Amino acid sequence: MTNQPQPMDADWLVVHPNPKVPDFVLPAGSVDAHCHVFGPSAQFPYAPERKYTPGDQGKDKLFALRDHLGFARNVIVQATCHGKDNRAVMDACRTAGDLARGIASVGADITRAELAEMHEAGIRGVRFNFVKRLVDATPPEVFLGIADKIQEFGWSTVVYFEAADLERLVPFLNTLPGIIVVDHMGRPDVRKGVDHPDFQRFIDLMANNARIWSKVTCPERLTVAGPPYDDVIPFAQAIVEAFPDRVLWGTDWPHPNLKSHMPDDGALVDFIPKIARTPEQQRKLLVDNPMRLYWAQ
Ligand code: 0GY
Repeated sequence: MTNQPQPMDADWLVVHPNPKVPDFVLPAGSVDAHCHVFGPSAQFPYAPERKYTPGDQGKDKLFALRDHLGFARNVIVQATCHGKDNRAVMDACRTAGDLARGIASVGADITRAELAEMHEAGIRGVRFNFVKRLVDATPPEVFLGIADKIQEFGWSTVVYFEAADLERLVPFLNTLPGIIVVDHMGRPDVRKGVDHPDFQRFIDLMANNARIWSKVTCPERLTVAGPPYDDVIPFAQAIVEAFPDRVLWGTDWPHPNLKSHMPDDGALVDFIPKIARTPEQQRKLLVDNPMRLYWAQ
């Protein structure tokens, strides 16, 4: 296999065929708290409204990667290519049992019975996406209505936006009930540096609202320099050091919609000790925090 786009569909890169065994030995019970499943499309078709088409990467491959890298558990996040049809994530969660939890995407019309069925399958949160290249816009009121509905299940929200949108979104984020997990540190522009007002706005947001958590994920998306992603280290390190009890980490496998290069997932694991430098920070990031957030209900 190569990392080249496939001739039948130039929209996606092939996942790394043989990721290294990480040099960093993950703490026992570590959680890959941001990963996805794609299809397989014959069983779980991609959404007609999707903005990209991935190659199939189903639950069996995800669980094999989990074991290969040394993780114990997964939090499987609904990818936008599956729209609001959460069957692939629910199926993967049911297969994994206690070893996986899921994050769904739902619409304003979601019913209590549907949420209860999702909870039974292992869903523990919903994702609100503001990234324009991935989804059509949803009014914040719709997300607030959904956030209210999930409270009785003890779920949290995952919010995905880009740094340029944060200023506009601060009032919305502060209105959301429950715990709010921001994907990929709010996608800072790493060329601007940690002291830039854009990144400091994100740090202030977390400092001022103790319900806001961050995934310190996706150096491969945020980097300008490329592997080994040294330009992303100061951003993730700053968040881990300031908010060690409110950070999560994940591989983002199978790396949806990544256009530049496919990372080696083992090398991504080796990035962890660069951003969480003490065993205590590593245990919180990889075990204590995700278990408290997703396995307590
Ligand atoms: C990510 C990042 C992206 C895509 C998705 O659900 C998705 O399609 O999440 C992206 O394109 O930035 O979090 O995996």
